Amino acid sequence: MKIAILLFTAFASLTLSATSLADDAENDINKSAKKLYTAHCQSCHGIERLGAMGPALLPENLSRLRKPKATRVINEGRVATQMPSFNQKLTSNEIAQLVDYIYTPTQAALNWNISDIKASNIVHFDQKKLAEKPVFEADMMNLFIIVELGDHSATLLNGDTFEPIDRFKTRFALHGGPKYSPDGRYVFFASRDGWISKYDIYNLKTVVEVRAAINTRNIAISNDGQHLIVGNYLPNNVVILNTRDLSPAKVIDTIDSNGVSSRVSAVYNAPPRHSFIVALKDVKEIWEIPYSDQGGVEVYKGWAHDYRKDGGEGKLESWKVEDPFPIRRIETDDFITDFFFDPQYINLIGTARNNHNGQVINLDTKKKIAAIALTGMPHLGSGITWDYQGKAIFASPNIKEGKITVIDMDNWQVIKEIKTEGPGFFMRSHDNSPYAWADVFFGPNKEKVHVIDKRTLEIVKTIAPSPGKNAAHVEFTKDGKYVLLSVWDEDGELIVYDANTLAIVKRLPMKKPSGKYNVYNKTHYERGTSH
Ligand code: DHE
Repeated sequence: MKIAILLFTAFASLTLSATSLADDAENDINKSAKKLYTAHCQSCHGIERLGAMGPALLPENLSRLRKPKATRVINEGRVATQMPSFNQKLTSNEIAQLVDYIYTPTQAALNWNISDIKASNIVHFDQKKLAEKPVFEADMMNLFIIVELGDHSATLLNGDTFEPIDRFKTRFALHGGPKYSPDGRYVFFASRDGWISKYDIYNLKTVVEVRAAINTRNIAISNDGQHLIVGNYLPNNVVILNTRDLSPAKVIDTIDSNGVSSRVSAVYNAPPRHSFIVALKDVKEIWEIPYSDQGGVEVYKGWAHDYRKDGGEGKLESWKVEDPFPIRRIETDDFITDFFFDPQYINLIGTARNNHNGQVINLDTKKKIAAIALTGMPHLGSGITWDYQGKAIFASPNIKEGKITVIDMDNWQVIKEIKTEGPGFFMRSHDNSPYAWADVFFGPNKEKVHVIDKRTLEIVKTIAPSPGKNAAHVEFTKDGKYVLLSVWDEDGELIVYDANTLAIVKRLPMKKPSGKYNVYNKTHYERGTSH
């Protein structure tokens, strides 16, 4: 008996020491992976992998990225993002360690609930004590905000004189278009790590900020300017803020009708519907969140009644709601990550990034009404519309192929593919301009920008204002007479062109200027600009 106990004890201690040796080895591997992460990844992906400029690298966020793909991304970089390739810097063993590390649950708390949001609120200036009139003179509708990624700043520019009015610090790594209040007084920014900032243009001051999430995609503002919706990767939710003080009005977890949780790819305002539209990344559902009774959904005594008409009469649907901002669910055949809406906001054109199927979904009837064969990975969010030979057409750049896809919006057929000198990211025009501008964002010709004649769908000029440097993202002045283009480089520039003669009018040095946003074009949902 004694011998048996001794043997068992010896066996147990052997097993234990083998286990603790294995634990030690695993800990060492983890430690070394963490070191690699801190040295090479943390500056973009954040402390504790919680995300900053790059997405959060946590198992919760990587459900649709398999390990071999993650290995490939670290090796080769990722197209259409700032993710560089690491195969010259790291050995394959180090890359394998990093891949294992990012699929390991973090010890950090991943919750960011309504109390965290409230606690993060910073009031920089008391709005009541600030002037009610602009402290400078300019056409308030022809101002631009230019985001400068190089040193995380933004410039407020006079769109008549092209003189800067203010330059101020922003949060780290802004992404997506800032959104203006309908009167153009305030502009709201979102950073990738969830900070929302409200800047008072009249007083040239950032007045209030809040951290709405750990990892944010983008924001949209309601027609009346009272609510801002924030779409998030982490947590999986949307946060609706009161724009007055950025206090949370509602936090909605993004869970589909089967109980599956999803990241939010993007949020949009649909002005004629008086609704927010929410694109869900991991489930086959789109949400419409009406924020007012004026758009066709009436919220009354705990019920939402959908009165939108599909050529027919009467109610389409009623569903029970708990409080304001009810969710109207639209089920889809496939995942949809990238969106474009027709000008009436009745149909949406959507694609999944890795798929070649474009879907057209009628938001009123919740039905798919057409499929469009879309190769080349269109960047639908940058698409624009104009009239061509008496009908409305839609044009989108492609992230993987050098072409602009042009679609007839009556029958959803691709009517032309305009060959470009490389894959592009952004496209712009203005109703007063005969031209649409499209950049070549990727590849050896990234210094080039094409000018397309909207009447012939032909490229009429290709410019390269700063050889070797990426030229990208344009925006027009309020009247469409001038075009502002970024030279997207640390030693970059903002170049102003005459929109008709295409001659350069002015060059302003800037630090990696990215997007630029004209108050009038944005607040009036001008067809040639992003919304
Ligand atoms: Fe963007 C807008 C998604 C990478 C610069 N980008 C948007 C929007 C979406 C989107 C959904 C529309 C939101 C809005 O404006 O409200 N972007 C994505 C991606 O999924 C992608 C490919 C991967 C990712 O990292 O998230 C991506 N985007 C980039 C970049 O790498 C860019 C070039 C540099 C950066 O800032 O990270 C970039 N995206 C922009 C800009 C806009 C934008 C400048 C606003 C364009 C506009 O004119 O409104």
